[in-house]
Amino acid sequence: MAELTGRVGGYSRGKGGSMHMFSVEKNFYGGHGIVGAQVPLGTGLAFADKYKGDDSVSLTFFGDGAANQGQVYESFNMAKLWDLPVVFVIENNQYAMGTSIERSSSETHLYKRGASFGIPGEEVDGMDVLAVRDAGRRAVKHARSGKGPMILEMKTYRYRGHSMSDPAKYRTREEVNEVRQHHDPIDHAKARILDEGWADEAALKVVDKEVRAIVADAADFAQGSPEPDVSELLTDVLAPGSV
Ligand SMILES: Cc1ncc(C[n+]2csc(CCOP(=O)(O)OP(=O)(O)O)c2C)c(N)n1
Ligand SMILES: [Mg+2]
Repeated sequence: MAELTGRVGGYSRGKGGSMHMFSVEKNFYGGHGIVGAQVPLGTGLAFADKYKGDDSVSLTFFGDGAANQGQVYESFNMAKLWDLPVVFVIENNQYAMGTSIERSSSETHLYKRGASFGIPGEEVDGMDVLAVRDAGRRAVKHARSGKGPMILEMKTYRYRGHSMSDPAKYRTREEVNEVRQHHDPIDHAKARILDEGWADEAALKVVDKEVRAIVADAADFAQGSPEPDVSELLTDVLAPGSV
């Protein structure tokens, strides 16, 4: 939250915002302002892991809109050619910033996009947390065992536009309400927990309360953190020695 609100307490000292959040400590190598450009970076990280001989796997996330970027396919080719330990997770929420997948993609089943490179793909119910966990485990195992990349197409939905500059006029309010009411992943998980008797309503209320407290703490931390000083305008922009 501190990064999102441009405060020094943020992971990128308030200068990255939502697009350039980065934490080496957490092995989190950020998003990217250029849609799709994170895919070659994630593939490169997998190359580094293989080169160094450790057993890390790179999880590279991108959207249905990003899946139409050319650099994604250059990355697929190299990832399979060298059997790099990378899982490509495509979050197919059916819309990019201005249009639907049907209007912008010749093949809308994105898990098939690796076929011509020899990369296996799986379609996953991205609104079902247990299905996501299981598919993630399988794909990581595949990549870690030396078999190379795998694609997971997570079928999901976003209730809002991509950002404040996306009024989401490409769909009806009824469609959004239908997903909210009948396919919400949190409601679904809650119903499953209750059905299976893994916890009761009272226990879930405690969890809700804990989560609210964590979020409130994060918001307080962000609001209590100052904005970067003007003297930091040019710091952490280029790596030392790169100019
Ligand atoms: C190369 C490039 N083109 C266009 C944009 C503007 N833009 C930002 S997000 C976005 C849509 C991305 O759609 P998707 O990958 O489906 O992500 P979602 O918003 O659904 O998470 C666009 C076109 C950009 N940042 N970079
Ligand atoms: Mg999308």
